[in-house]
Formats: sequence, C-alpha cells, structure tokens
Amino acid sequence: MTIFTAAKHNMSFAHKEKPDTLVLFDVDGTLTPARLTISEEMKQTLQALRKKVVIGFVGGSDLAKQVEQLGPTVLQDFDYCFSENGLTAYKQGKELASQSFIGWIGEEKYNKLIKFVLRYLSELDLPVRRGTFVEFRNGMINISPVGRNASTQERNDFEKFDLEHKLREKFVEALRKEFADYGLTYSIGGQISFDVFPTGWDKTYALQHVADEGFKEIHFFGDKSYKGGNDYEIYTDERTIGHAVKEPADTIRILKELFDL
Ligand code: M1P
Repeated sequence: MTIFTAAKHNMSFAHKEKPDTLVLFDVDGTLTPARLTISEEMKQTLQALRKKVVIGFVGGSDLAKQVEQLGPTVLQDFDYCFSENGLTAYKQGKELASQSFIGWIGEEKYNKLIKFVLRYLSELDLPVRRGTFVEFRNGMINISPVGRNASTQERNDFEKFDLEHKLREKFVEALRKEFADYGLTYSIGGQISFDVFPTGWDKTYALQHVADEGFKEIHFFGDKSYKGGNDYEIYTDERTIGHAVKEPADTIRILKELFDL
C-alpha cells in the first residue's frame, strides 16, 4: 500500500473505530429474506456496525432491486454498494468506473447468443409465460423462461415447476455447449432466472474496487456459499474471510459476536 492510498483510505473512513476492516454482504437470504425487504433489526445492526467498520453489499441483481429491498437511501446507508457483482459500483454515494457486458462481448457475438436464447425460449413447454424474458443489464444478462414480470405467486409456481423439470439447468447446459468458446459463466442464483456474465465477473469482481483502499481484513457474509452458489467464489477467495449463513438471523448473530455490537 502506498502512502497515497493509505492517506486516501484514512481520509475516507478515519471516523470509524476500525477503518481498515471492510464487511461485505450478499443481499437475498443474507441481509433480507429472499426477495423481501430489510427488517428494522437488521437496519439497526448495520447502523451499529457501520460506526465500527466499513460496510458494503455485493448483490447479483441491479441497483433498482436493491433499492426495493434495502430502501431508497441505500447509497447513503452503505459505504460501498456493489450491484451486478460490482459491475455497477458506488463508494460513499459516488459512482465508480466500471465495464459493461456489451462492451466486453461485442454486438456480433451478443446477437448470436440472443438469437439462440430467443429460439430456445420459444420452444420451451411452459404453463405460464409473462414478460421480460431477457433483461439486459450493465454487467450481465438475466434470462427468465417465465419472465421477470411474473407475480410472487407465479414466481413460486415456476420455481416448483423448474425443480421438477430442471428447465434452467438444461437451458444452461445447452448454452454451455453452443457457446463453449465465449468465456461465459451461468449462475442460477434466484427463483425464476439465471444470470450470464463473463467468467471472472462473479462477486469477486467487486474486490478490485477495494484492492488499493488499504483494508487489512475483508469479511464476506453470504447464504449461497456452497459450490455452484453465486457467493461461492467470493466466499472462498483468499482475500476475504468468509461467513456462510442460512438466513438474516444468522448474519445478525455472527455480527454481534464478531464485532461486539
Ligand atoms: O440475487 C439473486 C438473483 O435474484 C434474482 O433472481 P430471480 O429473479 O430469478 O429470483 C435476479 O435479480 C438475479 O439476477 C440474481 O442473481
């Protein structure tokens, strides 16, 4: 760490008890129940924690979804906000530079990929279809056979249907085979969809934003820390101290123990 980065770091978070400790959280299942909003108890725990250490979230979804789940003041409530695995990133409310999926893949390859996806989607046997089957995001695309406009009930129904018919697993297999040379990773992190992004742009992508910030300890809390889950790479990364949780209550318990809240 250079003197310059140390000074930058100290200036940013010098008011905290431990300015060189960063605690990062997954959102769904870790800070909030899956797809629901943050509880008052979690908010208070995070406020107490933030006085001591630097805090941030690393979500797979886009910022709009995190605003719904964590509240409209999310950019002020966390020191770092990493949406789409850090492809959209904010430090102290200010946006940081990032790359885009389309810039990386290019229009020609993207077109081939989407033509295949749309063909495949049209041939699936499904009891219910809604709208927005491909969501184009900054750092990834999200593909949903039932569509992102599905209601909560329709989401739950699709999840059950998919458990039985393995639609998403088969779809991912077909994409892996067809686009073997594309360097893409497929991640089934939620209920109705899967994410597609360049290999390496998993949640560890967010760590490059804090690489020169002089942190001595980076903790990560996530509920999908098992192999194949979308927290696995950052949870097992040697730059982080991983904490596997099953639900937000676990997160609160571990935070209270670790940081004496
Ligand atoms: O955060 C986990 C996933 O949440 C959503 O998944 P779904 O809509 O399928 O429940 C999506 O935002 C997805 O991108 C994200 O990985």
